[in-house]
Amino acid sequence: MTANPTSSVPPLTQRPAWRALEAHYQQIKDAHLRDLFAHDPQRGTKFVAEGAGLYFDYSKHRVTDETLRLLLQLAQECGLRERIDAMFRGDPINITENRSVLHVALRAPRDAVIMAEGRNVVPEVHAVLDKMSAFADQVRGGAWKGYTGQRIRNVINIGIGGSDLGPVMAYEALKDYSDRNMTFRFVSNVDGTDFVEATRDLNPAETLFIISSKTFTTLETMTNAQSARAWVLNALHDENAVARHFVAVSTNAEEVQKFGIDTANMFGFWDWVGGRYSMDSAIGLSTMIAVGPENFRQMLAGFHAMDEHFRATPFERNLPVLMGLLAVWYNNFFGAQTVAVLPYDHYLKRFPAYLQQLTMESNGKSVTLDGLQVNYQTGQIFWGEPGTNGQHSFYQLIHQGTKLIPCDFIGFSQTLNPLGDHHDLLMANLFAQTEALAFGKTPEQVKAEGTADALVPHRTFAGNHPTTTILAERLTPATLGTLVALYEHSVFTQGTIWQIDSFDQWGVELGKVLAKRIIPELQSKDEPQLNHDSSTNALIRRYRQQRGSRG
Ligand code: G6Q
Repeated sequence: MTANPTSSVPPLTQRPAWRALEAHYQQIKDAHLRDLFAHDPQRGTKFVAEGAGLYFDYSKHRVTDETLRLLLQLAQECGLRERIDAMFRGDPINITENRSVLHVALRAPRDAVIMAEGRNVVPEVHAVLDKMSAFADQVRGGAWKGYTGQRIRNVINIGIGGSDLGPVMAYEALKDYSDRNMTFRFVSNVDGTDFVEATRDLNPAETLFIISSKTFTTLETMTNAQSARAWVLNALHDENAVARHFVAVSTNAEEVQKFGIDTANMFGFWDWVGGRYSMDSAIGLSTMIAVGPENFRQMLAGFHAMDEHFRATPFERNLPVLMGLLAVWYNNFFGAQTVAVLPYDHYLKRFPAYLQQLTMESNGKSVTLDGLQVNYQTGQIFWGEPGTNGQHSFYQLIHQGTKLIPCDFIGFSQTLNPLGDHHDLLMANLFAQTEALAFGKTPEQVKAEGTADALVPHRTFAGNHPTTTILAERLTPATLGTLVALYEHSVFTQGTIWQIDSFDQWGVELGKVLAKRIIPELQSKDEPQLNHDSSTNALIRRYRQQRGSRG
């Protein structure tokens, strides 16, 4: 394992800034946003930062100048500057896998120089982008034909986790920019329902499968890929059809070839791209086919703008740094367990699901880079739904429940679908929610409205619920890239403070291994010898009994 650059510093909770934050928390924990705003009329424009086209309002957070000063000091004591530089330099900061972490290279301009393992990786990145562009143009323009000579009208991405969530999210987010004459679907779950429902109304002769798998060994993806192969061959009756209806995105040329995919139609990426950081690599091929190479490049430019902002902007004005530090503030000092992400744009409906993987797989760790058990909280639970739907469901708990839930509100000044006054109504709701959450409604205000005494407690809103508002002009491919990079770098900031490896995911391994052992126990003809715990044994027996024979 590579030497850990942070091993010489004291444990997190013994750092001066951490201790000072603990003391500061005791002073500020009961301060109400009502008073913070009343004492500083400039607050709403002071605690604001802008970068890469995003307006980031963090004034409705339970922070003061002193809180920010201490959080920024904590960032410094945790070596955030050095860690950012190390990431951009291509140091192997994913220490448990001894890998560089260079998703920033995926969106670097053609003339940039970013080194990994002694060579500039940018030309390779652009070579793959060029190859993707040529292929996407062929498919979009109808030059790439299916085996029977028919035009490709349907594209199905088969992948899971990092090879699925980004492509699905980006396709939904950028639907307005997509080719509406084509159908795009995404199959991830090993549950056959996913595949059957995605293909039931499609013609195999017009369908292209993109098998997206870094390793090309993932059980779910390979099972779905085999079913796709059978589905195509069942209709087209010739093995040669595979090469026209399947392309691969992978790092594993050998397995791709074994599957029958021509490696000329394989789009590569590299070990230094983590799955959940890969939507802007070749894993985004479905996105590129949907929206076209130019829009894809715009998206990359948006990512890059945020990368540069993160790398070069002083921390006190640096959006991902501020976002990450605020997350630490609530997670570690207020004891908040979750973060709600509330996009006020229907196209971003899969954004919270995408962020769940990005944030929770990255920072759901409980040992430090040195392998020591942490004695503080790490990654929060991310969740959310698009506004205004959430308002009619779970917002009740955020407003009047007993949990503290910091929220990210994301909105756009212009809509992609002008329709009457819908957009003003949507945005009025966004602004109203952050106002209501911050300021609430006092019992006096409720009483003054003539509410019966018995109902006053029920109709009172305590307020003081922290929110960030992220406002951009319009949802474009570039804005999407910028937003994703904002969260990526916020996750990195948090992981740096918590001294964890945000880029590995050992926690997903155990279940996979155990499933491999159980598969033959479910499928064997003879009653298997079961050596699990009594619960698992009984469940397997019951399943075998109820499932009957496969026929
Ligand atoms: C992401 C994870 C994980 C991965 C999937 C798919 O960071 O590594 O979600 O993306 O397990 O892996 P393959 O692309 O290798 O099929």
